[in-house]
Amino acid sequence: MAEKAPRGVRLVITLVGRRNAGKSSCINALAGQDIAIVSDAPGTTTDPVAKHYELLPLGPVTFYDTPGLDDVGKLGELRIRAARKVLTRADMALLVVGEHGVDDPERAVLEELRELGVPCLAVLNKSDTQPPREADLAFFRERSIPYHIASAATGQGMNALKRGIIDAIPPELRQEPPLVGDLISEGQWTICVTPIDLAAPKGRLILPQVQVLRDILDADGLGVVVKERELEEALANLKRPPALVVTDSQAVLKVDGDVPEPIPLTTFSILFARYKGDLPALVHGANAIDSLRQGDRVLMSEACSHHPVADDIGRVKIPRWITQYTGLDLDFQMAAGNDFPDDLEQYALVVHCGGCMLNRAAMLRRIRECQRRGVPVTNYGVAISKVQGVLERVVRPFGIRLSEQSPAAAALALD
Ligand SMILES: Nc1nc2c(ncn2[C@@H]2O[C@H](COP(=O)(O)OP(=O)(O)OP(=O)(O)O)[C@@H](O)[C@H]2O)c(=O)[nH]1
Ligand SMILES: [Mg+2]
Repeated sequence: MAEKAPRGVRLVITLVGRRNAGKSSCINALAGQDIAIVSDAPGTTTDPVAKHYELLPLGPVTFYDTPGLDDVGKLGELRIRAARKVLTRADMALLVVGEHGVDDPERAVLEELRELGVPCLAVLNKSDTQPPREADLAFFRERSIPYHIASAATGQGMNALKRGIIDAIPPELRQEPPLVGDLISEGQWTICVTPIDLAAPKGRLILPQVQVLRDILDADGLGVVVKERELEEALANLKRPPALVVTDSQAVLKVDGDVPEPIPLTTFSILFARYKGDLPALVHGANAIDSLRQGDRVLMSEACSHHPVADDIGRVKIPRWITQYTGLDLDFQMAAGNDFPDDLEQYALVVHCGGCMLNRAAMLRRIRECQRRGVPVTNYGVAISKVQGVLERVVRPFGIRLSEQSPAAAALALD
């Protein structure tokens, strides 16, 4: 049997194909039980449906069953549009081909998947009643699309399909990037700046700070923890300059001033943006703040629904800072919870939380969903450094260079 999928990755697999191709049947055959409704009436599945399932040996997956791509009439069109939308959330797509073989609907959806960058496997279903056409096999071979000859009815080919799914897991979901260890060498100092203000939990450090300290120790580095007030003294007392200074985002402006330019500086949020997500994409999204226009809608998106506090970072502080930075009247909207709003396209920018409640795969999926729908996306920490005018410096340790940095950002003190 194939290897297990990486832990903590809940793959989102979307099944597409014409009506009656056997999409729902394939889900049942993969799952080994009836979790999706099957019938010989075309158009049985009318809305994209998410089915959560522990798919051995893969681990947890979410299947999206979708209505047929060749659905007809006004309602059919709406259904197809809904099916296409869920493709932007997919880690992978299975194109189920039934008795009709490959034709225009299959070509169109493959083109769309290619544009979205969603990896795809083809399932030539119903092989128990009709052998696959040679022309269809050639079609997939020419395009280097892996295909599986299968039958949802007899189960033939389903184990091979599962292995194919594991092989097609995007590499970014397989590997965990480093947190901080790759930025320092054995015996080097790292200074961590952690303000102890009212927002700091009583009696302890927060998990991201603890994880960074642990990673420094794992890299055989030396970690020093200070509040922002003691930073200058720490710098003056170290015999060698530190390899890195990591600060809480909220103190980044002061720390930027206190840490001499040649010393690499970053923030906990930026470290986690890389660890949890896609730092270059989030930096690119932060630069879209410079292109915002009067009245634009900005989505502040939080993965959890914590109880908002008075000076809430997502509801109050970041909107205020972005407003001060741009000088524009912007329409900030808040969304908390599992999914993005369906009408994501109405936003000029998405500013996502750090995603401490999400795993890397889920965070990447949200970033990809925004990218696929043409909406720039950044996160709280990256956006804060952007509007404080320090983004260029705090992403430099990762080899990311900003082509243009708005002069308005420099020296703008934000409260
Ligand atoms: N012989 C045979 N019949 C199959 C196979 N897979 C599905 N079917 C039959 O094809 C019909 C349609 O199957 P569904 O799984 O409902 O197809 P679907 O793609 O989900 O269809 P819609 O929801 O209408 O878009 C049903 O009658 C199934 O029993 C197969 O591998 N072999
Ligand atoms: Mg169906």
